[in-house]
Amino acid sequence: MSQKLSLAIPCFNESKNIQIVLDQLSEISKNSDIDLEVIVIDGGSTDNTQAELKLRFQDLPGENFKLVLRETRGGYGNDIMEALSHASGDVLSWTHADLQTDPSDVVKAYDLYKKNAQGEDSKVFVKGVRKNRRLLEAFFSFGMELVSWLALRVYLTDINAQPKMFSRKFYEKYLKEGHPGDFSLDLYALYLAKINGYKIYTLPVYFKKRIHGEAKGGGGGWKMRINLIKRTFRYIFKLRRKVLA
Ligand SMILES: Nc1nc2c(ncn2[C@@H]2O[C@H](COP(=O)(O)OP(=O)(O)O)[C@@H](O)[C@H]2O)c(=O)[nH]1
Ligand SMILES: [Mg+2]
Repeated sequence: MSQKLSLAIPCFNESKNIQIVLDQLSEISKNSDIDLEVIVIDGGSTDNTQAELKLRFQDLPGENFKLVLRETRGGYGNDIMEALSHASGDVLSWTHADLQTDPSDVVKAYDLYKKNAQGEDSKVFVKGVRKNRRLLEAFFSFGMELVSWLALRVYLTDINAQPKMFSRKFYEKYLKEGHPGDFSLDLYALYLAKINGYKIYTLPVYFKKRIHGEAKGGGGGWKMRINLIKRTFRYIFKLRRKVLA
């Protein structure tokens, strides 16, 4: 049975990066046998990203490339979920537009997914795991993993590594309702996969420094990282209260 892969890409002020990402994905769409649907969601960029995207999408085949433009900032989690609501694939995924991980990792993730998933109800969740991280960054990730294990009793590794990939069933049954609107979406998805008995398959990904544009999550220096850690802890304890209620 042939399957379609839908890939959501959230982007905010990524004019240079997103063009390169789209070049790579249109090559993949043309030259591989993957039935790929790409949905780019711009979260209200304040630079020229939206204007450039509108132009670029005129030259992309509309059946494979969809563009969603938000007028105002809706948040990373809300926007990925909005993009997925437009997806028609059997397998759904997301990755970033910042080129910190290679967009073509999605192809490797899809291979891993197909190798291990049988049928539409397969309990398979694929995610990246970042290699070559600096010791201090790896230490902070480990801290988050430890806190999530103590608070939620699930061990979640390298929560923010991309891409993420799962079945439509996982999206419909678990992810669609009650998701966080912010950067905690990655944690939430992974948590849901774990507590619902999904097997997590990891794909080693090479993590690069951002070249164009600015980090909006926790990748832009220590102040941002600490804010991200605080937000993540707050979210972990919110989930814990929900679980215990
Ligand atoms: N649609 C949308 N995309 C966002 C938003 N915030 C960040 N992004 C995108 O989400 C991805 C991850 O953000 P990034 O700034 O790289 O996070 P960091 O590396 O963790 O600091 C990138 O592709 C961003 O362009 C948002 O509010 N809406
Ligand atoms: Mg980034």
